[in-house]
Amino acid sequence: VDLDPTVLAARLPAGFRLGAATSSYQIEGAEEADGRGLSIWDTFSRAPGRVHLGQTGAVAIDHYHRLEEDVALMADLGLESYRFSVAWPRIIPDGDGAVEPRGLAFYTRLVDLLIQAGIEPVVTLYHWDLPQALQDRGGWANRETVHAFARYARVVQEALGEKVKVWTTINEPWCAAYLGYGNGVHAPGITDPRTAMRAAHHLLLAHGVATQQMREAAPEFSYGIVPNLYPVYPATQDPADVAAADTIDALQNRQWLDPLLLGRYPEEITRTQRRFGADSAILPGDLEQIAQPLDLLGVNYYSQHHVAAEPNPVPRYNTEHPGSEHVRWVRGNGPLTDMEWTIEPHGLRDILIRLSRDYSAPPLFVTENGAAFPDVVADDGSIQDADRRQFLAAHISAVVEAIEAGANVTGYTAWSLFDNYEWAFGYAKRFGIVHIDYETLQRTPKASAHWYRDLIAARRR
Ligand code: PNW
Repeated sequence: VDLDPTVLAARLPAGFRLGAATSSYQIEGAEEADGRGLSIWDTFSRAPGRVHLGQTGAVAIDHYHRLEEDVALMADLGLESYRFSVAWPRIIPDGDGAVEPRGLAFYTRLVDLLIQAGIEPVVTLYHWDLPQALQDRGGWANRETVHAFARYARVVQEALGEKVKVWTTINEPWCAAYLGYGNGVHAPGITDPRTAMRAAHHLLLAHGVATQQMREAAPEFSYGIVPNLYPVYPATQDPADVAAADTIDALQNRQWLDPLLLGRYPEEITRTQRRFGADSAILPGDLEQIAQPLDLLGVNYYSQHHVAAEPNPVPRYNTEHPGSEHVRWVRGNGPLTDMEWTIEPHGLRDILIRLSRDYSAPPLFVTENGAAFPDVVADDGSIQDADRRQFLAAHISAVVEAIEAGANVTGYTAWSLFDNYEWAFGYAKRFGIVHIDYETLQRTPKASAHWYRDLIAARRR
């Protein structure tokens, strides 16, 4: 793709917003500040053997104490939107009890600074830092967490009031349910397909209940949810390979999209829920509750799946894709990022076009897209991340292609603004357009950030 910012800028429609994204546990640090309660990531990251080098988010990039500096940096880059998440344990430390006003004050200050800088705040209410006190009662596998979440959502909304116009509920329900409770690679580290499928349903229901209540309180704002979606390509057109692709598509994409946009689970998901005894979690009325009208659908896009039929299925229980014994993964065609995810920008175009063709999807917003690459530090100390610049350009270009094919996409927030705590990988994987020196916590915009700033500036001319 053409890396000239003016060329790409000219292809983006007027009104399209460019920004960047982060999440609370990955950047804030200050784990004990201002009455913050424990989250499942505090507990999980401290348990032996869970996270690379035992690293935690205790300090992270200390964003909590560097708010002014960080918003000034965003303004410098010209960001039009900033997507961040609110840490539930800062607002209601034990999950469903007393509200902590100092936690609310932090996000009020953040939002005020953003607005002063002309940056639109995009809030995510849940990016995986569940209060530990709720996990002690079963976490997302417990239906009561749904109501605790809805109350928390209203508390945040009341505090941020008129200032925030774009609200998203749950970040990546697939990760929260299946990495958290399925393969146990994320907090709370549980490996049980029944628990994972119950958690999945409750995450959707929490979205539905919270959205309905928030919209009732403030109908003029936009409400959405943020699934991570992957195109799934069969290795060949052999019916067994196509069936394998259907299974993964159901688990990864349609498990969320069908209830949200069509008001039902795909048949394959219903069968899998029954197989693992999770169907009892789905009560009459739940699907209507989940299918609240959406004002926007956030799309997190990183990679894609290429799959084929597995000739010798062996039952597996500690998996992020329960009921996928008959599937085997094959390598995609693109080069690999530092996460070993293949780079195929056309997958983003494909998924956006599919959303507008197969579903009457609401306006789409690419809420996350980006890549981890090892640092390339030049002699003058600058970070020459040509690979990331190329990645961003190719994917923004894929968004333009989707728009040209008729998809309604209204914005893009790159993942991530900063290098940060990459969950089970600790600080070893760098997704930022801004480099963090983990000794000094100094922030240095990488070449990709300079390019991104030029792209945003080129659209203003
Ligand atoms: C997303 N997977 O996580 C999250 O929203 C971010 O917090 C995270 O930093 C980013 O993507 C990069 O990983 C994912 O295993 C984590 O398929 C894992 C997977 C997908 C997304």
